[in-house]
Amino acid sequence: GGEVKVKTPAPFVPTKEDYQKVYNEIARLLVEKDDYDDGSYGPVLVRLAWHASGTYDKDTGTGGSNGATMRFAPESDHGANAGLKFARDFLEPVKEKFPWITYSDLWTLGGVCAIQEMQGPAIPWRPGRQDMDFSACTPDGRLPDASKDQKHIRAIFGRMGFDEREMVALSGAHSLGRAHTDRSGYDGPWDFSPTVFTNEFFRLLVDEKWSGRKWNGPAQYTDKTTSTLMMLPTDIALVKDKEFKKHVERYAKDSETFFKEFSDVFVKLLELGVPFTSKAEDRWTFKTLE
Ligand code: ZEM
Repeated sequence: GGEVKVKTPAPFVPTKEDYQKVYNEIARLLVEKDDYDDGSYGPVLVRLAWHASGTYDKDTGTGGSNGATMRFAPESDHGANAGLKFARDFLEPVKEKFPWITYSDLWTLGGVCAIQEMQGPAIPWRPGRQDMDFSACTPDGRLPDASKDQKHIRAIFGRMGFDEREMVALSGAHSLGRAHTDRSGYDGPWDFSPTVFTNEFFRLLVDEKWSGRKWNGPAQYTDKTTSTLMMLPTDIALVKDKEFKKHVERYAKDSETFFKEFSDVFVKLLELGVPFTSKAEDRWTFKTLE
C-alpha cells in the first residue's frame, strides 16, 4: 500500500489558563479605559452579553449567544442594540490579541469579567460557542421594550425559558450603568453607584418614592429625594406586580441571596441555545484582577 500519511499539526485547544489570560486582558482594559461614561465600560459590556443572549426562543431553538450575529445588519441596527457598538469595539483589540476565541465566547466572557470586576458575584463560565454569519440574525422585537408592563416582561422572558423569580433576579443588573438619550431615548442612572454591582436597584425600588418625570422624552420615573435617578416603566412594573414584588423585597433585604440567584440565572442566560459538548460541571470560575 502506497499510503502517504501526512502529519497535520495538532489543533490548539485552549485551556482554562488561556481563557484566564483573555479575562485578564479585558479586566486590564476596563481599568485602563476609564474615560467613558461613569468611568467604566463594565455596564455596557454586561448589556452586550445580555442582548447577545436574550434573543433566544425556546420553541424554535433560535437566537441566544451562539453565533454573535449582532456583528451584522440587520441585528446590529435593531433599536434595542443602539450603543452596543461601544462594547463590541472595546472588545476588538482583545479578539486581535487572542484570535482563537470566538466572538460569541468573547462577548459572554466580557459580561462575566465586567460583573466580577465591578464587585459582583462569581459567574461560572465555559467556552463552546461558534460564530455564525448574518443569515442566523434574529428578527427584531425579541428583546424587551421598556415602555411596556408586567405582561410583556412575562412574555419576553418566558419565551427564553425563565420563571418569575429569575426574571426579577436578572432585572437587578440595572444596578449598573445608565440610559442614554441618544441610544434608548431614556435618561439617567438607576442608582448612586452605577459601576458597582449591588442590590441597590431593589432597595431603591422599595424605599424610594417614584413619580413620572416631566420632560419631553419617553415616559420614565424619577426619585423624590434627589430627582437624579430613574426607573423605566418595566422596572416599576416589578413593584406593581404582586408576584414580582415578593422577589424585589427579598433581594432588597438580602444582598447575599440576590448575588447567588443572580449568578445562577446569568449563567443560564449566557448558555441559552448553546450546543455545548462539555458538561455543566466543567464550568470555570475565573480569578478577579485584584
Ligand atoms: Zn437593561 N436596559 N433592560 N437589562 N441594561 C438599559 C440599560 C442596561 C431593559 C431596557 O429597556 C434597558 C436587562 C433587562 C432590561 C442592562 C442590563 C440588563 C437601557 C438603557 C434600557 C432602555 C440603554 C441606553 O440608553 O444606553 C428592559 C426593558 C429590560 C427588561 C424588562 C437585563 C436582564 C440585563 C442584564 C442581565 C445594563 C447593564 C444596562 C446599562 C448599559 C449602559 O450602557 O450603561
